[in-house]
Amino acid sequence: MKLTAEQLEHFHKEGYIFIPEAFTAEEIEVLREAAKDVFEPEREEIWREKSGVPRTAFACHTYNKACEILGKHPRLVEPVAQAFEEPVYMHQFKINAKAAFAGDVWQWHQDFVTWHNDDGMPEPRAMNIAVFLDDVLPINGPLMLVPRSHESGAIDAGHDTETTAYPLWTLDNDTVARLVEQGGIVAPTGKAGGLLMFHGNLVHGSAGNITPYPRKIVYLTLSAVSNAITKPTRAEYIAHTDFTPIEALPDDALVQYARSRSQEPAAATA
Ligand SMILES: O=C(O)CCC(=O)C(=O)O
Repeated sequence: MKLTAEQLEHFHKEGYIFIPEAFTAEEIEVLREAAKDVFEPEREEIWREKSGVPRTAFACHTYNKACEILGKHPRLVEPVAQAFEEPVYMHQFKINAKAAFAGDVWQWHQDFVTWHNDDGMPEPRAMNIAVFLDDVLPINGPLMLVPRSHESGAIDAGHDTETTAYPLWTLDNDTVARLVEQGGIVAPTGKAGGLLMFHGNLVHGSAGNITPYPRKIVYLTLSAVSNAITKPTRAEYIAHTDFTPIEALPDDALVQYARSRSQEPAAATA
């Protein structure tokens, strides 16, 4: 999928684009089933909130077929390669659960600062492209973005190892207030299937989810191949070191996979 000139212009100016219903209900169903399977077992790649409920499943594209297909999906891979004007590799793949009643906050931050400080990423030539697996509502902890904040470049941040179970380089309140005064805050919401792409220096965060509505979002962090990380300090399942350019699959890959599964004979019960 290629972005239009208007979408690219919006991305460069505002730092993000949101495309509602970019994935169909059939595609989302197979991804939601995958997320259920992924979050079921205890694995080291599944990080939990301080309360114990799952927060993030890293690298499930390495062991779950539907996630693997999503990791090569043209609607995700091509727009990022288009923005960077070169092929991309997978820096990180994760599903953030933001569980009903228990999903915790993500403090205000810029992703590139963590990728640079913790992984040795040279330039902000990587970004997240995300797919809503649940309906994202104004009330269940939507991702909040500060438009145009990417223009400030990488901003000094503090290493927050306390607030949540996941260490992150976060921004102080004065900095966020100044940037919000200039750009405001947007929180793209919509049905499962929405697609959100945002610049590695765009300031963003999300509040806790105290509603009965889970808010799962799957994020691919795709990096320009020329921007491979040089000093990874985090586990390989968080900051990948396979810099192979991703070859996009056909656009109907998820649908074909869903249909092939529905034709499989039911498992014998006797
Ligand atoms: O899923 C969320 O609410 C926030 C995720 C996020 O900010 C990140 O992964 O950098």
